[in-house]
Amino acid sequence: MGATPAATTSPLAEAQRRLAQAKALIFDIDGTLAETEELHRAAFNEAFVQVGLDWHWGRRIYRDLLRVAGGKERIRAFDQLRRAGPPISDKAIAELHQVKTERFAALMAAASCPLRPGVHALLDGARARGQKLAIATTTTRVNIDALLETTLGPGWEGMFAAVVAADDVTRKKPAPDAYIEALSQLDLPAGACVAFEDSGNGLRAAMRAGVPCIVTRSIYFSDDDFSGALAVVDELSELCV
Ligand code: XBP
Ligand code: MG
Repeated sequence: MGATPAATTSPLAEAQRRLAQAKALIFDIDGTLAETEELHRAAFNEAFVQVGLDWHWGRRIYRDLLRVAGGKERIRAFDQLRRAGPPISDKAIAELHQVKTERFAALMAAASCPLRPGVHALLDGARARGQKLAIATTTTRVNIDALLETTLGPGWEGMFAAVVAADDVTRKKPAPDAYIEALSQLDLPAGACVAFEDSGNGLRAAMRAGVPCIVTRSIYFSDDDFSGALAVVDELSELCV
């Protein structure tokens, strides 16, 4: 009689098991909860026009620029690529980024970006199981408001035990800082949580903090390296437990 083959668990089943048992779920915003990056790109382009810069970011260049987390850092990276004229100052970057942030809020109010499939069910399921919810993002804090106020309602902040945004930490993703700060606010060890990300940078940030991470593929990062993810899904609806 041959040996009985060892039972194997698929990455999706293992991710569902970890998800059901977690004490807290930690979410990235851009690309994970909603496909916001086209609105960010439009906001950057409107800001360039508003301040009189002849810059325009098409989809191809934006795909490359997205490897740099954070809007201010992305503006600097683009400026360095151009190598024409003197470098843009920190003050000019901050002013330009402020205009971009205002344009993003206006576009979000006008276009109302929906949450991705499965997100509402995931949040509702987590609350029903008594799991805490948290946000760890490298986007500007008011951008979180712009998205979640329209999709979850004005009381959205009460749903989350921790909200960590770009300016709350020194280093942006792929550094683990946003996750370390979220864990500290949650008062939970990394292994008791599950993170949700859409990019290689986000996955690395979660992993460097020791948080197991499920990846949902998004428009701009679908070809990233997701080695080490608990599971990679096209939509979070695939996970509903
Ligand atoms: C999000 C970002 C952000 C947004 C723009 O990364 O990198 O920079 O693209 O927002 P993640 P700001 O989803 O990994 O958190 O312009 O406010 O930075
Ligand atoms: Mg993201």
